[in-house]
Amino acid sequence: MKATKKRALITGITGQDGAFLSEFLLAKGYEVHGMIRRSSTFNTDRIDHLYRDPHDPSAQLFLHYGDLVDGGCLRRIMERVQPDEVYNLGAQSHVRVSFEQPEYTADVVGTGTLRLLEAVRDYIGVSGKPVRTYQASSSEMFGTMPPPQSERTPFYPRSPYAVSKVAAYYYAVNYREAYGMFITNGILFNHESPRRGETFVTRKITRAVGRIHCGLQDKLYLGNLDAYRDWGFAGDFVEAMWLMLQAPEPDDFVIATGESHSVREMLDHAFGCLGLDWRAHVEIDPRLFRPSEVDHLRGDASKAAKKLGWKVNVGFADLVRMMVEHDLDLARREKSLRDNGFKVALRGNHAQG
Ligand code: NAP
Ligand code: F7E
Repeated sequence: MKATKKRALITGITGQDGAFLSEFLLAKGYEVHGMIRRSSTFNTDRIDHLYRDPHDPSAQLFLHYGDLVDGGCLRRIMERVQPDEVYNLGAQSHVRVSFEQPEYTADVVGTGTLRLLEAVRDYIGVSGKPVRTYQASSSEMFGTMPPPQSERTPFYPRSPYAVSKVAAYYYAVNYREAYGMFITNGILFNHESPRRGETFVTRKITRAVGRIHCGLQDKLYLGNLDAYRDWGFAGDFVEAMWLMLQAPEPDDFVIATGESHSVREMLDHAFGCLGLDWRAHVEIDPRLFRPSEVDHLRGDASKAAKKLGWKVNVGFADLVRMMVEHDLDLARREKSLRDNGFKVALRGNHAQG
């Protein structure tokens, strides 16, 4: 008998992790469904290379309009897709922006998770299907707690984003305990790639390095250079999400490299890749500081190593080089456009991110 394909539903499929996870699951033979938001311009750049016309019999990736602030649509999508696995990656994920839009962040990140869990619970109730759910929790939940942080470290969130992620984490734990649902929290530390949004610090830096090298930009405005983060590669981290849903029991797992670097060290590495000195280009803009900061995150992922067999493949130096090389190529293409009379917008430096 032919085995039916596993079906996954991903919220936040258009984001950095959604794109890597889609590639990963398609390669494993899954049928992948993603929820996308309606926007006035296309927002599917990161997954366009995976998309086929749904009339094409070889199509394995399907997109559905929806939003975590709309519970009715979440229910309808659950009924239409009938997934085996749900990955909740959708979020207003920018910490600095969450101070500007706290209520919206709480609605999407905290209550949005609750709405999705309700939709999954109701679907399990009517279908009897043992759906497994992954919740994208964050190292930001640890906030001020000193490193190394593990599953046993208490939370001390420092931003509306982090508070909302703590709420979502506990909704997940509560639904697991109250209703016996298979829900796992992946507490992921920062993970980056050439697909990272351009207002997160690593990508903001590597975009600037490429443009400065090509003469398209001279200054890079940043905030706090003294924060330490445990930066891993997003491609490695999505494998951990999948492994968590293949485990015999639902649980909570920290995913991290175990190594931390300051923003200043990130600058040394990234500018150093192209023989540039960041001190000649970086200026501090106080508007980029956060009202309350998270000083030092470094994770202990030994539980995931032991129980899931997960490990890091791409280290910090290789990650930075991968991002710089990608963004140098992008800057060269931008330069060629500009040299041929096209207008090139340098948005990254002006955004409040
Ligand atoms: P990202 O690139 O910012 O992507 C966020 C995704 O969420 C996008 O697809 C976005 O859609 C979608 N989204 C935003 N608001 C939504 C709403 N109201 N309803 C439905 N979808 C919405 O984030 P990421 O880096 O891939 O991270 C994935 C998840 O992991 C997020 O939950 C994030 O908070 C969490 N996380 C990330 C990290 C990290 O270092 N990357 C670490 C720990 C946890 P649009 O494309 O339309 O904006
Ligand atoms: O900031 C400092 C900033 O915005 C890192 C999200 O994916 O990871 C991410 O959150 C550090 C902070 O990431 C600028 O103050 C200095 O200390 O790249 P970031 P984040 O806040 O750690 C966690 C795990 C998530 O869950 C989040 O969704 O860099 N920094 N100058 C700056 N940061 C930004 N963005 N821009 C600056 O100009």
